[in-house]
Amino acid sequence: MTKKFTAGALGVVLLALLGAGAFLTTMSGQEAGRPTILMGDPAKGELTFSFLDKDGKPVDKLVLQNNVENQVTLVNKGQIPHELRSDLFRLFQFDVEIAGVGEIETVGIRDMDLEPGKQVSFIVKPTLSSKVLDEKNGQVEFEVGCFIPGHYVGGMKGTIVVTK
Ligand SMILES: [Cu+2]
Repeated sequence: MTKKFTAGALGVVLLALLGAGAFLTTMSGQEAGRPTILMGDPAKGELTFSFLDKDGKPVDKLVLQNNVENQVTLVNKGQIPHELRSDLFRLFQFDVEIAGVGEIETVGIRDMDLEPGKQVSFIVKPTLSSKVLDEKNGQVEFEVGCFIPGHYVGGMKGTIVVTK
C-alpha cells in the first residue's frame, strides 16, 4: 500500500515536470536514436502497446540489450491515461530521465502512469546472467502490460526482448 502510494505520488511529480514538453521529438513522439513504446496509438486502438525500433520502424517486440543502459521513450498517444508495468523494471536498474533534470533513481517503482499526450524517457539496464541467455538462445522475453482496470484484459499488453 505504502509503495503504491509513493510510486503514485512520484508519478504526479513527474507528470508536472513533463508538462513543459521539452523533448525534441518527431511526429510519432520518438526521440532520435531511441526505441519507443507507444500506448493507445490511434492507428492500433486505445488499448494497445506498439513499438518502434531506434530507427523509427514498427516492430512486434521492443528489443533491449543486456548489460547496457537502454534509453527508451514512452509516449501515450491515446485519449485516456495508461500505465506501463513490467517485472523487467522491478528486477533491474531502472531510472526515469527528464530533460533539463537528468536521471532520477526510481528504486521500488514498478510502473509509470502517463496522461494522454505525455511522454517520458527511461533508462533500464537488464543484467541477465549469460548462462540464462545462452540456454534461451540469446533471448529472454518479458511482458509489459497496462493494469488500469479493463485495459490488460482488453488487449493492452506487449513483449520486451532482452538480447545478448
Ligand atoms: Cu491502459
